[in-house]
Amino acid sequence: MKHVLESVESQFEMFQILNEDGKIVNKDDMPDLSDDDLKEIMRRMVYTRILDQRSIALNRQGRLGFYAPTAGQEASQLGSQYALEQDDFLLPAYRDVPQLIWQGLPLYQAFLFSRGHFHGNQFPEDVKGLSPQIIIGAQYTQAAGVALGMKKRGKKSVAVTYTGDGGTSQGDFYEGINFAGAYGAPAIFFIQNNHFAISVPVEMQTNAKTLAQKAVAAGIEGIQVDGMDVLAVYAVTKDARERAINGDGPTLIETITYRYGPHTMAGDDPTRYRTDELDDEWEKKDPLVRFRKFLEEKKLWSSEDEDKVIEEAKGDIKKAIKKADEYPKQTVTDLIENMHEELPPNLQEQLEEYKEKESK
Ligand SMILES: Cc1ncc(C[n+]2csc(CCOP(=O)(O)OP(=O)(O)O)c2C)c(N)n1
Ligand SMILES: [Mg+2]
Repeated sequence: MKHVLESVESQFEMFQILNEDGKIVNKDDMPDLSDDDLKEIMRRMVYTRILDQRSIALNRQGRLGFYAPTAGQEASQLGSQYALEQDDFLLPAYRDVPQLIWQGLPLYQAFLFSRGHFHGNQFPEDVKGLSPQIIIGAQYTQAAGVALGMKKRGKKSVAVTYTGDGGTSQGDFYEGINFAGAYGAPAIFFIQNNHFAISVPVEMQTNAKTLAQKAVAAGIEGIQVDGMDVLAVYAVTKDARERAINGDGPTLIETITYRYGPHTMAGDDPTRYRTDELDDEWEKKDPLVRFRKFLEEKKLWSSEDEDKVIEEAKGDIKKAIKKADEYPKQTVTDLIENMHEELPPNLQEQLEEYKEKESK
């Protein structure tokens, strides 16, 4: 029995293309990306790091509401998103706002989402997806359903969902991957393993050596990838997407990553459960540092390029927060009207009451 488990576990080795020094260690699997693509990926990672820093500051000033920091996870989030097409359907978790933004969600709407404003959930027509899920794992079952719907309609697109290491302890996680496997649904399931579920280390969550191996029980493909290596994440996502649209079913992808900041901005203090040594160890693996080295070597990136993106991001953020500030405040009437297509009599009554109040 033990022998079976060991032989399964030993097959889940971490896939990597770019090592910590920015050197290619796996030439054969290097994805086919143009120089412009490579620069664009770097631009997005730098932009997103700035967005994270500014969002934290805005939250501290009381100008944003709910916010889950993203620094450290850029390669995992953006390498995967870069492999998607506009028609793919995103089912993100609360930390996955960057993927929505790069799929086309305007920044001011992301800020409104953070403030709990309903307009933050009204995605533009060409951004296919659901709002970030707060309930751990719930998006996995939804993704299986969305993917099955795509298959039945003969669409050449995929449903893409994200959860964390902690999310893989939930029943919904297993139900989602099992259902998608049973129906050969075109879904890509991401586990962003940042090693902690708030303060609980992954070793306390499971006896499994890897989270990717959970795919085996569902009879689907599973792979563990270096989540600090944007090229590796892009390559495995591209491959999973191709197999999904060719009818070869879903894939479970575990990205090995780290979040530098607190769990959310609602009072979590990571120094209570993480050591400085561990933080330092992961900062050495930083996705931006290694990709920058790789690009600089190829003469594709300079400090001027970097400064330009930083200025661009800061300018965009300033404009977007202003736009969010100017957007009409959410009213009780908005809330009631957004809840139902047809109102039950008691809410109809309340609606009239609030319309009257709010008109004064
Ligand atoms: C069903 C459910 N149980 C508990 C919570 C409270 N909760 C919020 S985040 C979180 C930890 C999730 O950790 P992980 O899946 O690793 O994601 P990460 O925050 O690290 O990205 C928990 C337990 C919740 N939101 N939903
Ligand atoms: Mg986690």
